[in-house]
This record gives sequence, structure tokens and C-alpha cells, in this order.
Amino acid sequence: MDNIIIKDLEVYAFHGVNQQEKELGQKFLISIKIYMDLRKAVKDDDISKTVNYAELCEEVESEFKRCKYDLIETAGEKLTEFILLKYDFINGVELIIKKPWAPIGKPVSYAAVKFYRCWHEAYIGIGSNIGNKSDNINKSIEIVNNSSYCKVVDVSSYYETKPVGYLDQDNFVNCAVKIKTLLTPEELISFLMKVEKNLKRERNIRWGPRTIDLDVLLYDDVISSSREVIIPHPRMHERLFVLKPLSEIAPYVIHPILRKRIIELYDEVSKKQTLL
Ligand code: PH2
Ligand code: MG
Ligand code: MG
Repeated sequence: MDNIIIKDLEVYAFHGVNQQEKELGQKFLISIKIYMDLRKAVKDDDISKTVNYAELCEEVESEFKRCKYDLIETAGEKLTEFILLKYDFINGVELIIKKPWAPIGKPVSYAAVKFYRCWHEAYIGIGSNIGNKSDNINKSIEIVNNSSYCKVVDVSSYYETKPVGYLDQDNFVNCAVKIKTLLTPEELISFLMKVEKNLKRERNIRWGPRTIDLDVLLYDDVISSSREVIIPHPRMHERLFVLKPLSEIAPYVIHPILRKRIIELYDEVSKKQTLL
């Protein structure tokens, strides 16, 4: 991946734990490494297809001075997010904040923090079987897309499906969406649980009726098995109501444990199951 690099941009700001730092301020040195594909800008020799580094320095300076934080950790993380959200075509940002005048009482060149943050790709399986099912799904997608840390990239068709697991309930509507996100898997799962609550999801019967269910199916190539975060979704490869919509938007994506493409998993399961 290509980079645009700024080294040691000097900014006078007021971050610090000590009262003196908050009042008098001090010098910070900000280094930025942008990760992006520069080929499009090069092909057309066009400034609008890249990050104008003069504008970047201007924006970074004013954003860094806008608030006062105790920690350079906080100031740095906020700045990293600011850059990623401001330029939505970049893939990742590495950022170093140095504090050369840090009140340490020892001879050091500087104290510093370093961050790397990038967009991640995830697939969410969505289901609803209470109320206006398609409307519930539309609303959930809208809420996800309106959050700053998630952007909906693709949405499959909606399918009517018979209930699987607990049978004495209404048919579902299911779909799958592709998102890009700055959230970690843990953060994404807890954000989706908030969206479910927001749409009046109640948890009574396992696999029972719900206004909305938002499951993380895949997150990059992550394989995780903590109690709170199980990715890939442990039952996605057995369920036609997941694989049918998913194969529409991610046919060639590879399941990181089974090492098979989604379209292959779909072909296998569709021989044994029907949606309705
Ligand atoms: N979700 C379940 C259990 N059963 N059946 C269908 N057809 N669609 C679902 O989304 C679904 C289900 C648990 O999440
Ligand atoms: Mg589910
Ligand atoms: Mg769920």
C-alpha cells in the first residue's frame, strides 16, 4: 500500500494532566502516515484524488487545538479518527504524537504515543419476524449507516424464510449487508446489540421471534472464540437463510476456518435445505 507522510508537524496546544500544561500549553510534534492507493491520483495527475498534504496539516492543526485532553493517548486517538473520517477514500492512518517538553524532570528527547487505525470489512446477517419485517430491517440498516464508525457498502435482496431452530413462529425476512467499520469486533457486536435494543428487540426464547437480529458473520479474516465474540458466526455455514443473501454480495469471500468460498457453502447447503 502507498503512503503519504508528514513528519513532525509542530503544533502548540494545551493537552496534559498537569494544570500548568493546560494553562501554558506546549509544543507537540505530529507525524502522520496515510495508507492509500495513490495510483488513481497518479494516473490523472489530479490533486482531488489524493490527500492534499498542505490541507491535511491545516486540518490536523486546528482539530488538535480544538479540545484539551489530559492524555496524548486521547488526543492522538481522536485525531486518527478525525483523519480517517475526513478523507473517506484512505484505508488507514499511522499517527505519532511527540511531546518534547513533557514535564518529566529527566533529560529525554520526547514522550510519545503511536496509533495505527484502519477500516475493516465485515458482513452482517439480518433477520426479522415481528411487525413490519422489511421496515425493521430498513431501519436497522439506516441506523448502522448513520453511525460515524460504520458505513454500509452493499445490501443483498430480502428473502422470506421459514423459521429454523424454534419452529412455532412466523416466517422471517432475512438479508445480508457488507459494511466497513472502524470498530473492533467486540465494539461492533455491542454496537449492534444497542441497535437491536433501539428497535425493541427482546430476548426471551432462544432462536425465538424478534423484531430485529443483527449478527456479525465475518470480520476481515478474524477467527475468534472468546465467549463474547465468536467470529465467524458459528452456524452461518449451516443456514440457507444466511448463505443465500450472503452469496449474493460476497460469493468469492473465503470462510477463514472452512477455507471455502461462500458460493461453495451455499451450493452445499442449498442441496439439503429450502428457504420456505
Ligand atoms: N434466526 C434465528 C433462528 N432461526 N430462522 C430464520 N428463517 N431466519 C432467521 O434469521 C433465524 C431463524 C436465530 O438468530
Ligand atoms: Mg441470529
Ligand atoms: Mg443474534
